[in-house]
Amino acid sequence: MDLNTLVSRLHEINAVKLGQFKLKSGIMSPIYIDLRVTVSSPVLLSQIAEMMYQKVSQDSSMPPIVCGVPYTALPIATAMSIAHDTPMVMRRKEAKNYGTAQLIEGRYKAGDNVLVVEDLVTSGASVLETVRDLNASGLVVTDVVVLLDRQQGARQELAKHGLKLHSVITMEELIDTLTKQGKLDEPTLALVNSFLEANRAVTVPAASQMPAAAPAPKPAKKYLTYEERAKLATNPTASKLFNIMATKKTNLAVAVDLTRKQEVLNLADSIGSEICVLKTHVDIIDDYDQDFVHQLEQIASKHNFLIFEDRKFADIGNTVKYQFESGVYHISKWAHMVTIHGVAGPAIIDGFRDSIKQTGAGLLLLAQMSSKGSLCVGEYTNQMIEMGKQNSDAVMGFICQERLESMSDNFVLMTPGIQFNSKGDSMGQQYNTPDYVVKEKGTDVIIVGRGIYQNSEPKSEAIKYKQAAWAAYESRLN
Ligand code: S5P
Repeated sequence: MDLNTLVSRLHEINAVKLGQFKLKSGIMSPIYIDLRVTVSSPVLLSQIAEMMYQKVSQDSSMPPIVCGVPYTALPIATAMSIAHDTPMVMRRKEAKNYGTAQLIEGRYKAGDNVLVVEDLVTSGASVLETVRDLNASGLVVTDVVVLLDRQQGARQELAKHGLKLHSVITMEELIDTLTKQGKLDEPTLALVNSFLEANRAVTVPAASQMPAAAPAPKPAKKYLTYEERAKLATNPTASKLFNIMATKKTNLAVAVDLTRKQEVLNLADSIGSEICVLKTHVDIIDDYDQDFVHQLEQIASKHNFLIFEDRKFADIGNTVKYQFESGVYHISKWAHMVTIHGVAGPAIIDGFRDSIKQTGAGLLLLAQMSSKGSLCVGEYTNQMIEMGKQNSDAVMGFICQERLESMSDNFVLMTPGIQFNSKGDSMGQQYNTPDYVVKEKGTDVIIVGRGIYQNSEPKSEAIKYKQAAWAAYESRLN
C-alpha cells in the first residue's frame, strides 16, 4: 500500500480527526490521530503492520523479537508477529502485585534484541517507558518503529538514548497528503501548521527517565538527591518543594490539626524553621477567617515553607472547581498544594486547571492511605499513579505509604501515619517511623500530626522528627 492510499483509508475510518484535542502531554492539538480504531478494520491493520515491518527491514536489520507499546500498538505488533513468524513479548502496563510480578511476558533471554512497535510518537515518552522496562529485564532495544512521527522531538529524544526511529509517515507528509486530497481547508491547515511549529520540541516528561539503552541487569533502586529531583519535577510546586527541602535540610511536614486559629498560627511560627510543609484542615478551625490565611501566609514566607490544605477533593470537575475557588475558604488563593481522591475519574483534575495555570499550585493524589482497611490499594493505586503520569503538569506527587516502581522521580511522595512511639489510634490510624517510610519504603516527606502538636514540647519534638527523617534520606542515598 502506498502513502496516498494509507492516508485515504485512515481518513475514511475516522482515524484522523480535526478539532480540539488534549494530548497525553497535556497540550491541546487541532489534529488527533486515533489509531485504536484500526482494530475494526483487520485488513488495514495488517497492511499497516506490513508497512512498518518493511520500513524497518529496509533501514536496519530486523530484530528477532517484537514488542508493542501498550495498548494501541499491541494488535499492530501481534499482526507483524503472526505474518512473519517473529516472536513477540508483552510489557505489562500496570504493575502486578501478585503471582510472578513479571514486567515482560513471553519467552526471552537476557541480551535479546527487541523491536519496539508504537502507533505514533509525540515526545517519545511512552516508547521510553517500554524501553526502560525491557532494559530492566535484560533485553536490548536498538530500533523503534512507528506508523506516524508527529515530529515533536521524539526522534531526537530517542536518539539520545541510542534508539533509531523508523516511521512510515511523518506529520508533515500526512498533512501534505490530506491537503492534496482536499481534506484540509485553508484555515484548518494554518491552524495545524502553527500548532506543529509551536510544539516542535515537546520535552519528555521526567516520568520516562530511563537507564541507557545498553543491555542492563535489573538496576538496583537508585535514589536521586532532592536537588536532582527539583530539576526533574514537572509541576512548579514540586520543584519548589524539593528545593526548599534541599536548602533547609528538612523533609518534615507537620499536620496542624488544631481547632483555634491562634493555636495553629503560634505552632506554625514556632516550628516554621524546621519544616518544609505545613498541612492544614481549615474546615476544622472554629474561628477561621481570611485574617488567619493572611497571617499564615506571612509566617510561611518568613520561614520558607509551603502551605498544604488537605481538603481531599473527590467530586466531579465542575463541583471541585467551585470548592477549590469559592465558598468560605477560597483555597485556590492561598494553598500551594491540595489532596485529591480519584474515585470520580481523571476529569476531576480539569476542575483545578484554570486556577493552577495561574498559580502553579500542585495536586497530590491519594494513592494509598494510612488507615486500617483502606480501599486505596492494588489496581486503584495503579490507576492513581497512571492519573498522575497523564497529568504531570498539575500533579506534583502522591500521598502514599511506599515508593512503587511506577512512581517516577518527578513526583514528591508524602507519607502520613508517622509517630515514634505509637502503632495507631482507636479510630483506625496506623503509624510507622520516619526511618521505616523514608529509608525502607523510599518515600520523601513525612507528615506528622499528633506526634508533634500534642507533645508538650512541640518544637523540640519537631526537631527530633526532622533529624530522623533527614538521616533516613541521607542514608538511603548511600
Ligand atoms: O492516608 C492518610 C492521608 C492523610 S492526608 N492518612 C492521614 O492520616 N492523612 C492526614 O495526615 C490526616 O488527615 C491527618 O491530618 C494527618 C495525620 O495526623 P496524625 O495526627 O495521625 O499524625
